[in-house]
Amino acid sequence: MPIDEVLSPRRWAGFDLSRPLVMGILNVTPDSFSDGGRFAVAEAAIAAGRAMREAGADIVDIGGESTRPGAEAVTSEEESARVVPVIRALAEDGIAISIDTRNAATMAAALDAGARIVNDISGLRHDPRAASLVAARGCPVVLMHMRGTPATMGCHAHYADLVREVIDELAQRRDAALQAGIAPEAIALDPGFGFAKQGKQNVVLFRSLGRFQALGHPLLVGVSRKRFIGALAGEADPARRDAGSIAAALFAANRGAAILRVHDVAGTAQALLMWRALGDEARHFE
Ligand code: HH2
Repeated sequence: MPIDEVLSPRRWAGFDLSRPLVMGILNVTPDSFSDGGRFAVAEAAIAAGRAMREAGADIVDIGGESTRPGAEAVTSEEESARVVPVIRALAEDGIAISIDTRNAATMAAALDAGARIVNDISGLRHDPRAASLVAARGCPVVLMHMRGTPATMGCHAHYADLVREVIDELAQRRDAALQAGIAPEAIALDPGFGFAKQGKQNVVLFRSLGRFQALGHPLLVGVSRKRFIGALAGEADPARRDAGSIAAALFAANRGAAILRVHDVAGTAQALLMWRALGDEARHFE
């Protein structure tokens, strides 16, 4: 394989990476939709997933457990019960689904229901059965950097050399995945913004995104509506942070991010179209 292809993979999960992919965030948790019971929540989530595809999402990332600090933990059974009907309906529509989970049993149920990609914020560290499951299924996987758990990560945000340590620890997660038999081309990596990183650390990491390219895997960047955007943009309400999130997404695209995990799919897709059109000398008005 030529060296530039190793450093900058051109395909992942069946997608052409010559432009950044938009991954829409779909949380199937009781608090993310009206409290009209499980069926109503699933129906609303399915409609939201279809709308994301219409709006330009390449992938819909489905999660059944909130990882916000203070959120209550759910069992893998409960998590699967929330996401499986939604995955089944959206996969039948031909939508590419990633399952956002740390639990191997949920990964298995989601893949059985038609999900194509595993997205694990623990980098396959949380559940000892997860890496062998992903290897056996041969599916693409996103390994995110975090220290501790969502409940304890705040205590672990101490670094002597932030960027170096995050890159090294991500490389360790990647190496563990390879050891478990996961193919190198299946792996995408994510610096894990907001996970065991506080305030300015996220900005330092963001400015250093280019250094993560050297790991040789597609990079996923998930900053949409996160607290550091609120701090920089002076917006306390997460639902009103989409403009700042789009600015950050374009910055990440400029730094080589391959996958952008976002809430505002339509806004991000339009911004990316504009960003590409302006950067492409071959395009012109008809
Ligand atoms: N962030 C959240 C969840 N999953 N996965 C990846 N790969 N990267 C991320 O940055 C990431 C992720 C944040 O989760 P939560 O706080 O529950 O909010 P939301 O899912 O609405 O973003």
